[in-house]
Amino acid sequence: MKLSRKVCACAGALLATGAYGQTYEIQLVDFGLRPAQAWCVNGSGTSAGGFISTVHNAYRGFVGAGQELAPAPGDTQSMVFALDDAGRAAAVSFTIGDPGERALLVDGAGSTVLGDFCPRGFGPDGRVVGSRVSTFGPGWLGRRACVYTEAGLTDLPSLGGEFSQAMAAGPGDWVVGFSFTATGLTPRATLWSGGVVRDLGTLGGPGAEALGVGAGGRIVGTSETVGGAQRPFLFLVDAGGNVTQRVDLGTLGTGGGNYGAAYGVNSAGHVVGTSADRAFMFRDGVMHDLETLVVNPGHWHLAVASSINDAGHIAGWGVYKGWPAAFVLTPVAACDPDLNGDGNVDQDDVAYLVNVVGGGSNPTGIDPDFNGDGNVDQDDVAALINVVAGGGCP
Ligand SMILES: [Ca+2]
Ligand SMILES: [Ca+2]
Repeated sequence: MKLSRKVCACAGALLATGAYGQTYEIQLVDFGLRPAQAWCVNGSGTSAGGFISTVHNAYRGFVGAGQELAPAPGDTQSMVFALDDAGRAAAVSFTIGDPGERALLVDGAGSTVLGDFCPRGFGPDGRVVGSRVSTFGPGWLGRRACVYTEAGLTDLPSLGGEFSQAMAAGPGDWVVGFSFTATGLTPRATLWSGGVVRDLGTLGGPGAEALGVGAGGRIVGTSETVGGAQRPFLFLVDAGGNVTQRVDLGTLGTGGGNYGAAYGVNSAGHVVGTSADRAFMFRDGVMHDLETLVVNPGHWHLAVASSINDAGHIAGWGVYKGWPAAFVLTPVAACDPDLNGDGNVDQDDVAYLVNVVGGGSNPTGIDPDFNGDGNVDQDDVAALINVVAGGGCP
């Protein structure tokens, strides 16, 4: 069985910039070599997603590495796309071959069916956004973006077409996703806010999808370009819902046509996604291959980064020892290896630390305990040498 997006579909070191940026430690979300995808990470760094259960021979949603989420009675499969900071998961429950699906809210008290829709994200006020199956003629199935609140499930207006999906929510009442127009043959990135549905435009090509939203009016997604490439984007939108800037985040590929999509953005404006089958992070104007920011990527290939929280945890999936596997990245404490303060990170900094460790003068006032273990000794020099050589901070 291939693990992929269901139709609802539901559907640092010496960095390339020369900056000593944030680096990460990688953690396997361990399902014993069963294929897994982590779709989201909440504020405390817990991931959620889905894996293929060999016990059930079916998709199963998960929260963390331990909690497996059962589908609704009568269904055979489940998957999680959203996890809030309180640890509540919004799961989709479905059966292969059945076009409909059930939304489950799963928390410590158990599992509740919210309605017949595919949940994709939580809003800041606990709303759940997603899409539901609609019918608009004999034998024709579409989808409608929808919002679940305590008052019930409500459709969001489309841009005119019969197919729309809400993919993420917040801050405020913002909901983002995509919608077809009455005449268009491609999806359009869409913002719902203040009771108004807006077409956010594209990077120049005919179609775009908004897939994530964050503070500061940042909306991310994927768009066709004039040249026909599919690129990850960051759109900046003002409080009135008007797009002020559309940024093509670029590509990690060598050709122009490699697929790329941005899935998540945090309050620092760091964007994560996939480009040319590699997970990326876009920060400070540069797209990084996320793998190069991981201290010891070991046997990993990072393919997709799906979510990033404000603390910098990143969830996603890739290939670990030849198997499709989910990961969570945890930020490693940053360090400043420019110990002599001359703006360069090089052998002179090592010489500076060697002198301080040996009892020499310390005009820049650095803490010589570079590895933070409470002792000032040769280990600090070794840790600094590693950073100067391109390794991660201790
Ligand atoms: Ca220096
Ligand atoms: Ca030390």
